[in-house]
Amino acid sequence: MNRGKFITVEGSEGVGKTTNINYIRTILEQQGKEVVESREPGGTPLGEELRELLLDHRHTGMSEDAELLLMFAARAEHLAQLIIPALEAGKWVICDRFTDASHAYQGGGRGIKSSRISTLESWVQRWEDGSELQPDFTLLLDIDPKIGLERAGKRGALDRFEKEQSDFFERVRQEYLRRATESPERFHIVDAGETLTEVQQSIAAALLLMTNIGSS
Ligand code: Z5A
Repeated sequence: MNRGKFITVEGSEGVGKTTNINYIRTILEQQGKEVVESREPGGTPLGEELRELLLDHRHTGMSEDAELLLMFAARAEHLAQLIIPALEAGKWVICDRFTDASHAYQGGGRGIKSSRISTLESWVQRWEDGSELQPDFTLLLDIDPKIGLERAGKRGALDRFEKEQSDFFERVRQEYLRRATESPERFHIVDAGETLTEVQQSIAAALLLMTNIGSS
């Protein structure tokens, strides 16, 4: 059994991840792939409970380290219970956010040193034999944070992160772009400020390239 592929979708608030993950799923299923869709924080019963805590306004002012550690606790559970078993069973996993989000939000946004985040990344994503799990392909939906927040605001009440100031979201965006420049073989950036049809055309082209590479 060939291992499945791990695709992550990233970007700041309201950028269209949920909308476009449905589209990606449809394309992959048309190609005959078995797809599992998930999200972070979340994806397991424990992870979803941690998500509720993390997004809840009652915890405004949560310490930065507690926030980071909860993200990685949810991720450790997600990897053990869902992501790794699905990949090993040959399924393709599409995940709405993964560790790049910790670097962007807790690193870029909150200012936690990248070496501290990388320590946790190695802890949960690296095994004793030295192997490490990283996404095979990351789609970064990039948008001016003001437009994303407007879109998210139209959709309903804002969560604990969405209440942050605009400079926080600008730092998040810049950290995502920096990471994409650092790993061009993994990232594909899509201008998410375009119309939905245009965004989906770009995504389809990127996926075609990726699945061709994946099958070679
Ligand atoms: N977080 C973190 O800090 N550290 C971590 O390690 C992880 C996460 C993993 C929850 O994530 C929070 O967790 C997140 C970061 C933090 N911060 N916040 N907030 P989330 O992914 O659940 O939250 P989100 O980014 O706010 O996602 P979202 O609100 O679900 O937005 P979205 O999925 O990207 O967008 P959408 O729902 O698909 O689209 C938003 C609206 O725009 C909707 O009405 C669409 O119809 C519309 N839309 C979409 N595309 C377009 C285009 N192209 N044109 C016009 N309108 C559009």
